[in-house]
Amino acid sequence: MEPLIITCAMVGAETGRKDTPYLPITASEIGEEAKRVREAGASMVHLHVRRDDGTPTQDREVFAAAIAEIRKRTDIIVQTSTGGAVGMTGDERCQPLSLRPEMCTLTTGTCNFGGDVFSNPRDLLVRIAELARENGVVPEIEVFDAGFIDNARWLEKKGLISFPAHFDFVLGVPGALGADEAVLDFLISRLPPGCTWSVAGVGRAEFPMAALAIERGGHVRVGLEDNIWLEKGVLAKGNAELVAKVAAMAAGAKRPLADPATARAILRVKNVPVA
Ligand code: KMH
Ligand code: ZN
Repeated sequence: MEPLIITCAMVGAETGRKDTPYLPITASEIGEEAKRVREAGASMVHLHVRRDDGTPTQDREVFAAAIAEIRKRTDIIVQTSTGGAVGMTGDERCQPLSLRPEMCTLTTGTCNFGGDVFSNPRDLLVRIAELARENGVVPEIEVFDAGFIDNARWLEKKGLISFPAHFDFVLGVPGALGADEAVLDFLISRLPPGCTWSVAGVGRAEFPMAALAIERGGHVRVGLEDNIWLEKGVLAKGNAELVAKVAAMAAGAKRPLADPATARAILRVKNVPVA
């Protein structure tokens, strides 16, 4: 099996300090947290950013500041969100792409998201895919429901993304596809040949999904964006504890961890930062 890529979704757009006091918010907090999750075994961060008051934003300069703080401290891969927070416009969401990050997310469909709708009409998918391609940014295809894989195939047929690609199954969002073993196996069976995948289980599904991914040769996403609990009733005291728990699970299963250089090769990253 391939070495395990652990992605850490450190910030998110929905988790707040009211939910956990351990959420990194400012650029320097994000830089320090990236260093800690890298030391715990992560090779990529999935990045959202916030204004200093905690409000989610896709502002280019706020992203630039956070990425600079990460780069000062660690060689971890930076994957910027193009999802942002529900309700943001396409213009807002696309801003980090001009910074030429190594990777970005590309959610290939619309779904309920709790009481909201996470809106991803085809014209927006086309726009994000085109901007990613123009800037050399490798998209990670985010799948919140099964048809999103078919929409990714549609983008590939139009020549806007290329296969094999890396997919991330985000399972257990209230209102979208649930997190269980049969669902995961079905999604894996629907992937185009040669594609790699990770799974992000939301809430209590985080570690059970991680265990299945380690077993099946997939990759894992964890982080306070998806889950704030280390175990029932115990808040994680930061993202590194969540990453360390998955690293220990991988060690128990004798699955080595990918360092960022190995992960860049697996994920076919092009915009490698200069050291
Ligand atoms: N905040 C969610 C509505 C992404 O980062 O690309 C969307 C999200 C996906 O987090
Ligand atoms: Zn996200």
